[in-house]
Amino acid sequence: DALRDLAAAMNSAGAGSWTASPLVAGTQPAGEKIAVTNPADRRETVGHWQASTSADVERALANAVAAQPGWDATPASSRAALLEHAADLLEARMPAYMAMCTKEAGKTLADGIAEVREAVDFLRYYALQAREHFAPIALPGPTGESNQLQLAGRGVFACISPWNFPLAIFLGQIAAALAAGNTVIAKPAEQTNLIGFAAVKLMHDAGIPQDVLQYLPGDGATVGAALTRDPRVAGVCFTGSTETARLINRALASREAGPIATLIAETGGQNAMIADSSSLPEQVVKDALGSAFTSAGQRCSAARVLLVQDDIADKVIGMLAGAMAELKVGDPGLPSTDVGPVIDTEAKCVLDEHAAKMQGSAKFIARATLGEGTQHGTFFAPTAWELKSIAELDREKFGPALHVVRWKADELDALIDTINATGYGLTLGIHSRIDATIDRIVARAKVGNIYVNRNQIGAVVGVQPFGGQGLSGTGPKAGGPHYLPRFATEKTVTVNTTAAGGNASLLTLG
Ligand code: UN1
Repeated sequence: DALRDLAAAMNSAGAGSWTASPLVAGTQPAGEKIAVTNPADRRETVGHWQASTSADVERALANAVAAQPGWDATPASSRAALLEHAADLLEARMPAYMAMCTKEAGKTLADGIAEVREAVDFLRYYALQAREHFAPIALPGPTGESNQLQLAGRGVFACISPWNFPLAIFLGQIAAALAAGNTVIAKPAEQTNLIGFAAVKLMHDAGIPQDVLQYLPGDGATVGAALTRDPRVAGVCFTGSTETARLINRALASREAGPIATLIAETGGQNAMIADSSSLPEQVVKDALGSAFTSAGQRCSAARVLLVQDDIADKVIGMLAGAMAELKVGDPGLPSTDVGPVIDTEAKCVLDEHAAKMQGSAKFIARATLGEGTQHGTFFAPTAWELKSIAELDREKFGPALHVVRWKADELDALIDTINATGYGLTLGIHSRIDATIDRIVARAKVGNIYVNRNQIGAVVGVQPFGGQGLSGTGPKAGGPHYLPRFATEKTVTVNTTAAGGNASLLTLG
């Protein structure tokens, strides 16, 4: 019933009239209006956005530089209070933001709720962290001196975020950068400009000044490239593909002026779930299904490969096929839907091509049935195939595609080495009831987040800090205690406190 009430509130939230344009203090939008269509039905226009011009980028940078010292001088507790106010506003406006998540990003109702909740959690968590970390730390030292460690903002941060968590990751990056005393220029993924605009508006409504947080919609080649090559940008926070992270890294490294910029990147995965013969097949199937197909598999944490020990493999594969036949694929706005559309035509094409390739080289296991009314949307029916090895997958397939590989008892270490050899290291699921096996896998696997006897998605802010290693990202983990300090610089302040002044300690210590 609560879901139905939310759905009703969402439906009155105004799709069709949503707009987005650059939010740059002191400018008026000038670009042409581009229509945004609903991934579940491409005939429906849900809103329009206007791209940033190079004048917008230039003005945003100048504003951000000018505003940064004042924002940095604002006490961390006051910055935190604004983020907490934004969290309250977002909670109060939940149906409207959920409606946008469904209409612009194709999210199911359950995903929409999780999305808004996670965004609220990020705002509150980084506010809390700012209060803790940004209080000066007094350090012990020789008599006659006081020593203090202070944190300050780095300068201007560019936050470049993905469409798969258009509110949570978008606001999470922004909240961290702002909490640490940076001014922010936010560039959302082009697929979710409307949500990004509404999120920045919300932050302004909460009292974040317009020149402290600005919004520049546009493509990576113009807006993203202009920001990353500009020496006025002190740091970039990016979530998206490994390829784009490399491009950004190269742009930052080839600058000939300005500071050595910081890059905080969270990228892709080739995530595995390992199930040994002691695991419970029903639980393995339930968790594999949830990890591979929730959010139409469009999470970097999603399970891509299920590695099952041979003695239980037939049983698990049979149950998996049965469970996939029950999946409801269709309109993400209906409470009964399990899997919605993929984000756009390009994403669907990549998955269709993958399916065609698998048709020739892998053993087909099952494909879910597309529901009614899906013909005008960008849907890809969840599909599973059996492969001989994880090494047959060249790169991450970002969608509801699951691959199953069998393994034998004496192959466990080699299996983990093959997972490590993909170079990605984000999430890993383990299903086993043998502690020694779990410990062995945990010790050998080079991954960021390990989940035992449960699904492997949905890291909770502050509880399961999230992020990987290798091709999966630079660290530190989002929603963890080490994240915020990476957005800051450290100052050590040493003061001579003896009455004699400057040279007293020099005389006594020689
Ligand atoms: C992503 O999909 O880009 O744990 C990362 C989870 C999410 C993953 C976010 N926090 O499923």
